[in-house]
Amino acid sequence: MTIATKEQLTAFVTETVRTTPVTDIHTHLFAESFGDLLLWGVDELLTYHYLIAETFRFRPDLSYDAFWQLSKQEQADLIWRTLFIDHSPYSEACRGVVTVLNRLGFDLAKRDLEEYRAYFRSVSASDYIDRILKLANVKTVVMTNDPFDAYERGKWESGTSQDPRFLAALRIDPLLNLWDSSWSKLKEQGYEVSADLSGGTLAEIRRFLKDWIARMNPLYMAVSLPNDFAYPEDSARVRIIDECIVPVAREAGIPFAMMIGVKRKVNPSLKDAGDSLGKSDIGAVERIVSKYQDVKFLVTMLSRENQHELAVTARKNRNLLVFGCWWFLNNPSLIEEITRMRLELLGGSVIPQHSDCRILDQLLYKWDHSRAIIGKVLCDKYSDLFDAGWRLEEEEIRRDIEDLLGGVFWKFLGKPDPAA
Ligand code: REL
Ligand code: ZN
Repeated sequence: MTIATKEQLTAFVTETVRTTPVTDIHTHLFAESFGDLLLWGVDELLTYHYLIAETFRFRPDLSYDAFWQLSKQEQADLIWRTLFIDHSPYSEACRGVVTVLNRLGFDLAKRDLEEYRAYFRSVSASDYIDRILKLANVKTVVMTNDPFDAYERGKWESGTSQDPRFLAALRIDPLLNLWDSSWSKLKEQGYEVSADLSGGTLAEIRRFLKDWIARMNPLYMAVSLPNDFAYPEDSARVRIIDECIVPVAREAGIPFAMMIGVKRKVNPSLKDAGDSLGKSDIGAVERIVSKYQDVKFLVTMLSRENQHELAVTARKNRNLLVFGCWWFLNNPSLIEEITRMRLELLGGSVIPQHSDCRILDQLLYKWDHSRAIIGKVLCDKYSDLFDAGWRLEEEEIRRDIEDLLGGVFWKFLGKPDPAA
């Protein structure tokens, strides 16, 4: 049906963004078969590292050690009191908890943490996964799978049962960022490698990658890179990229995802909450993607300052797909600004968002909040087109939105969407 008025246009776009199922291309969630690697429930929600960082800002009296010695439930109590009772929870991470509790149907007037906990004790992981995926309208979740993590490796080696809603991504941070210590972990796994990359080391790293690709069937290989990531460069990282990651990605036909701009552990006392960001050199991205035009790159960058040049770089390189508003960018004002700019420069050839959820329940808020902004930006874009005289069919709008929320990703991979 042709859209005849702007009111109709806005209503249709908003509703379609709200109801179109999502492929969430980067999360830290796990399928049920990974056991306690899958985090869920109110105590996990409250002890999300974003909230830990925010709590310390209000508690100069609290020592880091004292906090880390508390049980998870005690930490959650303290965070709840500090961020939700003693102050109003309007930071994005706090508002997220409110959205989740509200979407689960809890009475927010009572602010009774014990009542929320009682529900989580009564529900099974399996039922809860079903409930959250349905409520969040997320059809597929891409995990972050780390073969350097002994605990997770054990799960893979003992043969995890397959849940088609949870797909793998092979994460290789230690290989590229900590070669000085990770080479010995490869050795322990039976690969004949040496610290100086001599002899058959590079071939053995390729064998390691191929073995894990065979085991996990990942949609892509991924790494987070520091803000001072340089390419080319005389370093173990760049040699491993050039001689292992790139050829293996090419051969396996899967993209290499680079998440660039993180400064790890600027405050180690905060543990996971202690990472920060820095502006990166877009030239490094430009050089690597244009050197390997037959390899696909998924790229997200962490600093706001890199966003415009990243979008322009994508215009020049069709093997580069920009994705998500990562981590410190996952805030309404920045998502709106970045999404608007990307759609203006790239049309629909972008993945506007991923959730980065660490806790299953967060799917509810990360996607609710992002959908509202993506919907708002799209309404403006279609409305501008309407003013320019273009008349849209509902079917065309539906197609565009399905692409933004997953189709673009699957087409870039060259694979059919298994949930379609
Ligand atoms: O994948 C990553 O490297 C990051 O997204 C995470 O390390 C980070 O802690 C995450 O929670 C951010 O949202
Ligand atoms: Zn992440």
